[in-house]
Amino acid sequence: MPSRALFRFLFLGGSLALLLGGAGAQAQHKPRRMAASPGGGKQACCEDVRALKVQVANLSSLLGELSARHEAETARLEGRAAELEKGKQQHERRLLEVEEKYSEVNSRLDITQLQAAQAVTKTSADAIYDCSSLYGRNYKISGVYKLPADEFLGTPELEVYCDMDTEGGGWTVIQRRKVGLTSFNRDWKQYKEGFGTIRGDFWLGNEHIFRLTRQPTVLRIELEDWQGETRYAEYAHFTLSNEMNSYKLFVANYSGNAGRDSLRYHNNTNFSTKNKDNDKCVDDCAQLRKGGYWYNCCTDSNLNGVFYRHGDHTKHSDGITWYGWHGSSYSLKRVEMKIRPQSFSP
Ligand SMILES: *[C@@H]1O[C@H](CO)[C@@H](O)[C@H](O)[C@H]1NC(C)=O
Ligand SMILES: *[C@@H]1O[C@H](CO)[C@@H](O)[C@H](O)[C@H]1NC(C)=O
Ligand SMILES: *[C@@H]1O[C@H](CO)[C@@H](O)[C@H](O)[C@H]1NC(C)=O
Ligand SMILES: *[C@@H]1O[C@H](CO)[C@@H](O)[C@H](O)[C@H]1NC(C)=O
Ligand SMILES: [Ca+2]
Repeated sequence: MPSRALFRFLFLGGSLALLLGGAGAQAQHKPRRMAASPGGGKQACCEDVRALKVQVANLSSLLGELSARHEAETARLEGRAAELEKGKQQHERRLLEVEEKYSEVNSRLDITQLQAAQAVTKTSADAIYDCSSLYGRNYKISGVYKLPADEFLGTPELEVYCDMDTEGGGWTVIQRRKVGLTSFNRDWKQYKEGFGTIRGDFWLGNEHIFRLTRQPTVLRIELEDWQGETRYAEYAHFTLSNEMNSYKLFVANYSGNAGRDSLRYHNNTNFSTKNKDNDKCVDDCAQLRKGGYWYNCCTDSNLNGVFYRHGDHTKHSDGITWYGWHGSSYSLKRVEMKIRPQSFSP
């Protein structure tokens, strides 16, 4: 807008210069004409000049007017730009404030939760076993907690994520897929010890899961597809064998709405990773399906498969699958596996 006004302004200036040049040329012509037809010529000449002068004055005033208008317009636009900039800065400041407040609340929550968990540890040596024991002691906010080391069992301190909201809470989360940046194509040792980040994608570790499932345990699997629909599969009975028995899976008594029970096919099978083929197949399922899992020959579900994003999620057979709901080549958007004792009551 301002550039177009400026262009018009310059164009007008150019016209004016041309006009003035024309006037000069005419003034040079006149005397010759005068010589050709003496009498009346001088008056015509002077009226011409006067008319030209009026035109020039007319045009300069127009020019002045335009330049003034242009300046006003520029000033108005500059004012508007400044206003917008101010608004934007205010908006950004507000956003920053909200962000700060949010992360402050979040970290304060973490600190109190951890302090609470540790305080409990000091007063009772044996009782903090998992998230359900924390729940039993009135820690009812979902989040990250530290389970104390157990000197008697020789087990280390363990950071866990407790789901204290779903179906009465008390759940210790053992697996999560939702961000998609952590590879689940890991070796035996990594699956044994656990990997990933407790707030994001992780596998808690077969050794920890084995230890946590020595008491009768319920397993709950929560699934979400790319349309935002959710399903769950629950097993009233879930156990892992120890490492000597290849962390063999035992599940029983399925309930839920995830279609066909797609873990049943993996019941009573050993755990396999890319460097340990314990499956019931000529193929090497862990390498084919790019995860660590209780591969049979090979899968009816592959919850530790490859995370594929929306659009790419139906093109592969090694994705995060649950055949009983979305078939063999639909990689889910989100999965959570969580456990709690059968004896738990909220
Ligand atoms: C310019 O000239 C026209 C006639 O040619 C006249 O009507 C108009 O008022 C003049 N404008 C100015 C600013 O002198
Ligand atoms: C499962 O593992 C156990 C012990 O590690 C082994 O004896 C058994 O043969 C394995 N089963 C299969 C099907 O590989
Ligand atoms: C898994 O196998 C056991 C027998 O070892 C059986 O009792 C149980 O019902 C099976 N689980 C499922 C979900 O079929
Ligand atoms: C499964 O449920 C049935 C009926 O409720 C029960 O009799 C059986 O003991 C359960 N099995 C397991 C392994 O929990
Ligand atoms: Ca094999």
